[in-house]
Amino acid sequence: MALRDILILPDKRLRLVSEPVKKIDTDVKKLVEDMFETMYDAPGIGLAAIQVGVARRIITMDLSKKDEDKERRVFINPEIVWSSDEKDVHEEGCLSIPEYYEDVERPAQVRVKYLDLHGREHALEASGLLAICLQHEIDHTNGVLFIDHISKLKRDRITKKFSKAAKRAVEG
Ligand code: GNR
Ligand code: NI
Repeated sequence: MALRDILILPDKRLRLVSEPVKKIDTDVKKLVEDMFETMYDAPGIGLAAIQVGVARRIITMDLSKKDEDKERRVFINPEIVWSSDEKDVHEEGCLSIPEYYEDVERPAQVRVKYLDLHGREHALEASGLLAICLQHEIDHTNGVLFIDHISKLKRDRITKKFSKAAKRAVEG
């Protein structure tokens, strides 16, 4: 297992559309292990492969609370096949946009199809935090960030802030 670096806004790779996984081989399994280690270390409740620079449609997630047993979830080639008309607003954050939190409105329920690590197909109807996190992570596989769902004024402000910080880091 190894920690991988998390890409930070405005890294252009965060805008890539990730490729489907064709074969769940040892490279994919190693990547998933590294993603869990990186996600727990951050810490975060979800991670998409592109956040560690790998443009593959792979998501790791663990929504368990600190005092509960770990509940590792892996979603390969996840696809939203249905979204409710009913919407919910929830504050979101993103490991690729550190220390920025904003309310995001999304469908309250989604139905998702995906493969597990054995390549078996599953369908899942999600609500609450699971629905939010699935939508946030599936967005990542499509190059979409949660700031794309907030006002342009707020998005431009946070994008500028991170661009300036990146420039300062380069110039020293
Ligand atoms: O750790 C995370 N918390 C979170 C909180 C509300 C909505 C979405 C998330 S996902 C985020 C980790 C992350 O950036 N995943 O892509
Ligand atoms: Ni994120």
